[in-house]
Amino acid sequence: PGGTILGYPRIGRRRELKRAVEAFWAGRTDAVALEVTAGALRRETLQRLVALGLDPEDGSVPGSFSFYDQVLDVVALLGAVPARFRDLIDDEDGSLDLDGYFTVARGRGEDAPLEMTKWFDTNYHYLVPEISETTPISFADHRIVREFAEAQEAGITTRPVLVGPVTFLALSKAADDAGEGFHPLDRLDDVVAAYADLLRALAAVGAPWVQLDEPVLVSDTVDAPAERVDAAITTAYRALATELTARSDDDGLDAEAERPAILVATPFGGLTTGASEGAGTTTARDGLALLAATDVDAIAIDLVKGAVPTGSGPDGTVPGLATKTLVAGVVDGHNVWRADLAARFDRLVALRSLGAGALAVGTSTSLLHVPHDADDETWEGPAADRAGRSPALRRWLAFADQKVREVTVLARAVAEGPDAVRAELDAASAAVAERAAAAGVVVPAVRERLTALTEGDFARGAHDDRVAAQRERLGLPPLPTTTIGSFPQTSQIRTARSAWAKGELDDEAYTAAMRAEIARVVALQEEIGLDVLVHGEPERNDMVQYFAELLDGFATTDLGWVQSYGSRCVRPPILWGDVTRPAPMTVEWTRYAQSLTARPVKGMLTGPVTILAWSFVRDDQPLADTANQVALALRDEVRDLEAAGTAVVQVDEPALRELLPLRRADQPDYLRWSVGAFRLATAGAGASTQVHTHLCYSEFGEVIGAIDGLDADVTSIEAARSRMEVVPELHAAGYARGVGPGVYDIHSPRVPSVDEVTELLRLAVGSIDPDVVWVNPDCGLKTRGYAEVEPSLRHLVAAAQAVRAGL
Ligand code: THG
Ligand code: ZN
Repeated sequence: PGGTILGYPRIGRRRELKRAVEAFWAGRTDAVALEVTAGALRRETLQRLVALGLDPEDGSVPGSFSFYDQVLDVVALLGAVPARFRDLIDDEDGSLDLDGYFTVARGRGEDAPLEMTKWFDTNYHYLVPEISETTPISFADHRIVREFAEAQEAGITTRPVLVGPVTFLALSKAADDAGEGFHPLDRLDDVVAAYADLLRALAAVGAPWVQLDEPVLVSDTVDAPAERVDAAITTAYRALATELTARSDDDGLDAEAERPAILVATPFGGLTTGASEGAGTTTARDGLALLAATDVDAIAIDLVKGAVPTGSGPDGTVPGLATKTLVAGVVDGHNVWRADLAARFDRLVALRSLGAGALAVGTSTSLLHVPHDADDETWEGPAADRAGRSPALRRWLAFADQKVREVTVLARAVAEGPDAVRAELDAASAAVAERAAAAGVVVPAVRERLTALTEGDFARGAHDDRVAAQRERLGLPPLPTTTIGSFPQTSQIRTARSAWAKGELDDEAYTAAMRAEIARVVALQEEIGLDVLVHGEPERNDMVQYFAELLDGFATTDLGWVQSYGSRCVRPPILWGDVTRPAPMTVEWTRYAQSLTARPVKGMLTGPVTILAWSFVRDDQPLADTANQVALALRDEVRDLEAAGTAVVQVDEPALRELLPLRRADQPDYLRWSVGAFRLATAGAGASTQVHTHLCYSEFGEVIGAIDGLDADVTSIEAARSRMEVVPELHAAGYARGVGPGVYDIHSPRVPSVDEVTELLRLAVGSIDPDVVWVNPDCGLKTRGYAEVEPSLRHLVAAAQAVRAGL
């Protein structure tokens, strides 16, 4: 194919799939109705991709639909469900029906769902398969073949897309019933055999191409040694590409063919690394050389994150590539900026030296990570103005549909020469130039402030002095109790917020509604007996969007939904310009809450790294600079909170671990600037102001040093599910600041008993100095209901009192 994309959003332009799936879960529709809706959505999507210029006949159009998650789809394909869900599998053919599929994703009574975790360096979350020696693995589910045939009937020959066998197993975890030392990759032969059966079935229905995604090749952070992953790639693609008979070159059905042509895609980074030091090992990997040495037919590389590779053959060619198509991912699938097409064309030209048999144009990643269509949004008028959107900004952006066009323009440039698309190249260059020169993109005062920063701006006074000053000011008991920040968002709050946003509720009535809620939440916390209170954040829809709406340099969207996991979506703000804070953002709400109580109320801010991680960020300057701009705005907010009498400020960084680079070699630099940005945001606080932070994930290993580097006075972390494992780890790493290991798992509706919380707390104080321990839930309470939250917090306070008494 001349031009293709690695995948397309599946949630629907108006989140049709989300609505249909949630209606099915609620029992409002049945599986047949859901299949019909999904089928219509798939057909519309394919027709749109063809209308946007992808070839309907040669496999350029990806078949990348999923009801919930592409990793769960492979679990279903293989029938590889954990033992607790085995009853959901059909006895005859090993398949899962829709009900079963969603049950594995969402759990059932005591049967926990598959765990969820981040998909490479995106904000998408996949379900983690659980594999053991006895997990059933076969070509069980034929959905992907049916979807190919369904598209054929609609006149479009798709390229089925699925997670490749090695990435699937490398991202899996050993199931509870696995033996000592078992690794999911031990089942590689079984998985590859099932994929071989799938490829035969696809060949039989005439699929010209299949796409297998192997992003594991761009990451050093999966839970398997690089050598093992690389060896698995060679084994898998020998079996799939070499040992199965490929289609002959003619286009029609080929009775001899045992497989379609295979495209292996490697999104999210470069395939080639130099030698790098990390975790005691030195690695140099060359995934391109590895894949080129197999008999796959095409390789898609990410040329947005990755550099143009060099080969080890004559004149820098890549041995083996001459018989393959190189799909050059020059259009960014992971961000929303319109491409400088002329510059991307130059990159394509540079690739010719690699000696590929053919060159095709592609996206760097699936377009799953960007919204559907910039033209769905309004860019003019009062609502657009309020959200920071402008017609100029529209000209600088490309969402999924615009990116498909970019691919087709570049494909024509490759095929016919750049003059064939000169007008499009010039229009793109003009937009890029307009953006570079536009008001707000560079704000001299912001640049001057950044340039003037000195080391002192990143450092607070000695920790011991702060501890003494804060002890005196706050006068807290040992094992102080607090919550992470948000309280349940009731339907009244949501209704008031959305009525205000639509202009149906005036400012005064809105403020009164929020204040009433704050007063209720403060009174409840006092009554329960918590020591450090929060205002509950009723005014915030989302912890990033709230700040993006109040800072200059950001725009927010109404319809720019991106799937985060399952049916859940987010609307990442667009950080397009230099960041400034026109006015204080949180001070009035916090001041009001503090006026109601003698106990300290925490000021609640979202940290610079998390604001970046959950936004679409500008691509015209280093992330570190953007992070520091956001940090300076937050630093001013901290100052204003202090001036309003706030004694405790919490700056949350749940996404600190999320942005950790996939390549070990890139991690130290990231940790340096991300920790620096947090310190810049918080280091303006006086010694007697207690700075808290909150981190959301349980895998701290890789960032445990960075937690200390943040220099926060108190860090609260997820710990209940892992039974406080992180506390001795922190202790061993020399961490001596305040730590609040979550003693109440808010991810479940269960109310923990006083005894359970007491036991967790005893584990914590047994493995670190009790003087530094705080008592809090795992995470914010926004998604929970009061029915669970109230008793749980009472139990938490009772447990703290019990353990205090025994100190
Ligand atoms: N905010 C933002 N990004 C995030 C999170 C967040 N990314 C990571 C993590 N948290 C993802 N978790 C969620 C949890 C819930 C929802 C989305 C992502 C969710 N979304 C609503 C839905 O799809 O119905 C829509 C919310 C809205 O109206 O804005 O429930 O916390 N930025
Ligand atoms: Zn959290």
